[in-house]
Amino acid sequence: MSQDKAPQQFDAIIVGAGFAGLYMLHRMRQLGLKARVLEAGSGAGGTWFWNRYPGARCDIESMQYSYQFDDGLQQEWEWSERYAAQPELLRYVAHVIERFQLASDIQYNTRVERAHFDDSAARWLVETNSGERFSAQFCVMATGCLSSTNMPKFEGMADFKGAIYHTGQWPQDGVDFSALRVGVIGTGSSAIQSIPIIAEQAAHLHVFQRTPNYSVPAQNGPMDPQVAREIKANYAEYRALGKSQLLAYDLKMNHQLAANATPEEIRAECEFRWQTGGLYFYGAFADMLVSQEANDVIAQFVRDKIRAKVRDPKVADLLSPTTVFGCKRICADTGYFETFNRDNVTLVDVSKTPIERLTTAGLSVAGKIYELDAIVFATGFDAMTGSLERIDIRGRQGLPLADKWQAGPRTYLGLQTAGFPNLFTISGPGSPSVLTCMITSIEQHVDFIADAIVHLRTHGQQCMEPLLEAEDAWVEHVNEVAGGTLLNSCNSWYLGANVPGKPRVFMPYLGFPAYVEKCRQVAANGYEGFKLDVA
Ligand code: N01
Repeated sequence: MSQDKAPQQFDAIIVGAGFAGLYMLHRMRQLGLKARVLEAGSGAGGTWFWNRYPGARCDIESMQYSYQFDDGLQQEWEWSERYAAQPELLRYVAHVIERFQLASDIQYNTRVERAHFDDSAARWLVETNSGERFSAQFCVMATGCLSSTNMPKFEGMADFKGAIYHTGQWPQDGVDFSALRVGVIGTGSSAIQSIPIIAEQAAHLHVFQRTPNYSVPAQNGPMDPQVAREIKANYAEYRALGKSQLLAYDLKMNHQLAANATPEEIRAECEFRWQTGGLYFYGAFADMLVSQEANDVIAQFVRDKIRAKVRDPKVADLLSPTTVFGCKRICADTGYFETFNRDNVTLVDVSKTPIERLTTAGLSVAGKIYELDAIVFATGFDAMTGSLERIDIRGRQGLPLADKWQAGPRTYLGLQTAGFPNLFTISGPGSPSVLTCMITSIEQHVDFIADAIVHLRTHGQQCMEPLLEAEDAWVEHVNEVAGGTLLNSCNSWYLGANVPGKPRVFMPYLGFPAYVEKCRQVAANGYEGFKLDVA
């Protein structure tokens, strides 16, 4: 690191001004700590700041996908729709910043490039893209799970004369596709939300699909004021109900096993989930993600629905997934499958004949050039580890995090990794994170970190890091839990399978309530599994 100017001194540096960074800053301040948030973007909101593609919308209901740490906040904020669209989420973020007067400690347009632990001083030295340096006892990575984009490296990218976009790095001024020939690569959540809107604008839209995805109608609409009133009247109970469930939000969980249900009962339950919308399907049957037979029946129900929506049977076939339902995150859409009935939309199957290259005029598949004016990469993220590994993070004795995680991420509780004292990851790999309502998981992590810092300070200790054996045991447990389900059975980003060369390791921990209980026990036992000491 360059040494020309003394680093600015802080108790804590927080990397990222998304939901995690903002709440962490708030808690740090409450503890009387001097903290600074460093944010690469020109505004706050994290993943919602960058993902501005047409149709970007949360797939968990607004009344659940929101902060719960302050009752005043959750009572006063009024969501306009059942599922919040990206602009409304950014308005909410701005409101939170204003309400808790966070702005003065957030530094935008500041990309953290390095974070090195100084063994002798037991402090983190953080350096940014502009060469600014910060020294802090604690370094909190609030860098998000889905913030580092996955951009396939096709040959000829530089030759293409049209415009290239990635859904996860969408231009702030938006894009007008009117009268353009557009190609969308990918059929994950981002594509499924943006395709119906792009299709309405474009002269012609080609969708390049490698793997079809299950999608359920979101059933979005204006927020029902009566529903909002009822939830707000008992918000604490509603939040507790959410936290008691596997994914940390209310799924209207049906505890029945599909194995014990009649075909009529299964059909009725699936129909109820289809009509209720979106991710409620995760709560359909208790064995949906553990029994192949149960999953097959539910998957067939969804395939039948797809076939009923898409007029051309060949296109319907191509759009019908054969993988385990829910193995990849279920998508929630508004008019996705119907979009393929439009005359100006063509589905191109690239499962057996991959995209070969980009040319000056477009994109080539199986020797055929598809002429395009714009290509949208809806190709997802280097999820969970990408944003951490793109920063040069080094722990004790200069050990690079990327080296330690070469064969896959290793953490204790997704919160810390051995050899990196006082470095915390909010919703890190090995925590429930992406398998939950993210804001709920974020609040739980932030509170754990804040409590741990209080513990250190009251006991005159300075450093906290996991014991290697606790970390190893946790990594094994995370794998064991995933191994007992069908979640390992497809090429999902949960496994890093979407990024060429990334180690295939199931990264998130399935089971929010069990995880919270484990964290509670760890803290109650004096931060069992962590090493706490003076330096
Ligand atoms: O990314 P994805 P996403 N050639 O990885 C394809 C959250 N999210 O941005 O399946 C051709 O799911 C790839 O194909 P395949 C949500 O958790 C939430 O859509 O790997 N195709 C796949 O179809 C979600 O799960 C919301 O064969 C290539 C697509 O690109 C997560 O973010 C909205 C390719 C990537 O799909 C990620 O979603 C949006 C290649 N070389 C996102 N490389 C809501 O809240 C990749 N693909 C609603």
